[in-house]
Amino acid sequence: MEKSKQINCLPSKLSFLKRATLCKNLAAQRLCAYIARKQTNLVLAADVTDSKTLLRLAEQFGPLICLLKTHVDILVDFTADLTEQLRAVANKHGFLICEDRKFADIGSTTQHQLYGGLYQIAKWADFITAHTIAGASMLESLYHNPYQNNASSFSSPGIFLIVEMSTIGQLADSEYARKSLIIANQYPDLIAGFIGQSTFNQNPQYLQLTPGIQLTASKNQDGFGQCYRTPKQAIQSNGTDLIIVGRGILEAEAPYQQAEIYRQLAWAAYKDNVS
Ligand code: S5P
Repeated sequence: MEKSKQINCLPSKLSFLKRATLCKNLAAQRLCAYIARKQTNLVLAADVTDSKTLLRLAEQFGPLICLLKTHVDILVDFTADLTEQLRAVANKHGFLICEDRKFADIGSTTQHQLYGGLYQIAKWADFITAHTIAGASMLESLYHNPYQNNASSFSSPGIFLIVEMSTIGQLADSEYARKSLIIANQYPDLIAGFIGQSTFNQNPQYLQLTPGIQLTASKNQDGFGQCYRTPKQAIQSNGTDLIIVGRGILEAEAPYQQAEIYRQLAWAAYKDNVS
């Protein structure tokens, strides 16, 4: 019997150190170790449009976060040099990097989006995000680097599968979540976990991340359908492991202090869960 099946409680009731021993994805193991060491389950969504600001945020918030979530395709001045600098800051402060590319195409196209093109995401990201809409075949393609025989021999980052979204009217339902879990179990070493809003995962080898987090719950506050819940709601009511926060920090009057508040709230909620 698999180790993870012997655990008879919700994943969020187990410590991150315990989870590190259960994760089959290597990047997820490292993430759990960073979380436990730095006492932070806070992820910063660095949705900014120029490299200098991205590097500044990584440097400034690095000590408070376990993971930096990027959207490099919104940068107006992306270069390969940026990713090297970002990696250096990540190593210095002990956080990992997730490129939130939300892959969703057929396998053949996705391979090139991950391993090739301008961004060469697989070269520098520890994790990526992907929708399960295209089915298992798309994940299968990510195992294979089509440029393997050239200079690049790097393999796929860990994948967070997007199982449901934080927007009003999002289409994924519980059946979609259930089927996504089945797909994940076909690639246990590749899948680091899930991105979603509710309690749908019972398997502690997968981490759950939740975006749509602010200090006050709200619906459609940005006029584009984004819904927010509080760190405590996400971690204690919905059993998530990590919170993803963007504008709640970046648009605050004192962003660093605000990030520390999110870190403390999320960590306290986790500690309550495992106590
Ligand atoms: O369902 C989702 C999935 C993601 S990854 N809803 C989201 O908001 N996200 C991402 O989380 C989104 O792309 C953005 O980077 C971040 C939320 O940003 P905020 O400013 O609303 O906190």
